[in-house]
Amino acid sequence: SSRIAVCPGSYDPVTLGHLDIVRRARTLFDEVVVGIGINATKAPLLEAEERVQLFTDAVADLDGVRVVRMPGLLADLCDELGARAIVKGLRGGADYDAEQPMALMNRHLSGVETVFVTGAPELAHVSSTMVKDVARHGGDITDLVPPAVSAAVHAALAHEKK
Ligand code: COD
Repeated sequence: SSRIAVCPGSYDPVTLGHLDIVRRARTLFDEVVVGIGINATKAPLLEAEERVQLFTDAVADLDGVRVVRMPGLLADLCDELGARAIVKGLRGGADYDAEQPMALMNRHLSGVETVFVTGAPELAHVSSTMVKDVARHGGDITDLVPPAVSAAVHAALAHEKK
């Protein structure tokens, strides 16, 4: 049977750092499902449907990768899909400190294991939060995100200011 991993996130918006983790996950699993969910601690800039669309376009050239909305618990999505693992990317120790309780909670809820992957060091400074902050202050984000994302972020920021 095919081995499925879920790469969850809020992906507000998808960055080259996220795509690097999805590609690495795909080398380890037959199928990677990107689950675009709700992080209760963050207010998103982009609508969920737009985040799904941008990620779907960004992985159009990758076999065995699909993108879904995750309206509820990550553990429930893993159960529904029969996923063997959650794959998350680590930029450094702070990411691990944030991820460890989530990994334990997801294992408590559904028994699913979390696999941590080390991201590309040249992308260790890239986060959705920083990308939005750079864009908000007029900086160039085109080297940090897939092609369509830059325009989408600038459009959403212009809308936000009104
Ligand atoms: N290099 C390596 N890894 C990276 C990089 C980079 N440059 N950038 C991001 N990442 C990793 C992050 O460490 C993270 O693992 C992943 O990419 C996604 O990042 P974000 O910021 O888009 O996503 P988060 O952290 O906001 O996602 C949180 C979830 C939505 C996964 C979480 O809140 C969740 O599971 N929500 C569903 C409800 C639920 O189940 N709650 C209980 C959870 S225990």
